[in-house]
Amino acid sequence: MVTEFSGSGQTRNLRVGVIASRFNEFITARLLSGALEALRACGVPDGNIAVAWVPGALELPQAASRMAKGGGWDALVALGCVIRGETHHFDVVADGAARGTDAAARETGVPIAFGVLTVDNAEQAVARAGGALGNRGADAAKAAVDMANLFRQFPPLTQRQV
Ligand code: INI
Repeated sequence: MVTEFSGSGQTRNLRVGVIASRFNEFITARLLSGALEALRACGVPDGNIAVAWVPGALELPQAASRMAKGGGWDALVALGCVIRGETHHFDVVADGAARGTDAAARETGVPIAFGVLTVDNAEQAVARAGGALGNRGADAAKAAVDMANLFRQFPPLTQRQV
């Protein structure tokens, strides 16, 4: 018989940290609202949620890593918005945020959902931050809950394995 593990949307007693970047706050505030709404809908009480603000998307990985290493979080959600400008800077910030967040999750073992928009213009961002195309902050929050629920079903790691 095959053993199947699956995280589900509903949860109890999860502690979730949300890291939001202030750069393009007119968008990240909407991502944050979506994420908080989704966490509440999953059954995470407000008392189990903390929000940490960082300057920009490039700071998300370090803040996530610090929070994960500090302990106390079943999952983290990183929220940001990178809008393409005229220079190569977009790629640097977008790549750094994505690769850094992935590295932080792998190094710490704490699920870190990536809710960072990488878009060409503000219209695309608005559409994905509670507009016509949904809310990527909410999607990331649900992914974080799913991953935390999934990991809860696995045997705990020993200190050496963390
Ligand atoms: N940070 C963002 O979150 N989005 C952007 O679009 C952006 N752009 O375009 O420059 C951005 N830059 C700031 C960066 O994340 C760091 O905060 C900064 O480089 C200081 O380390």
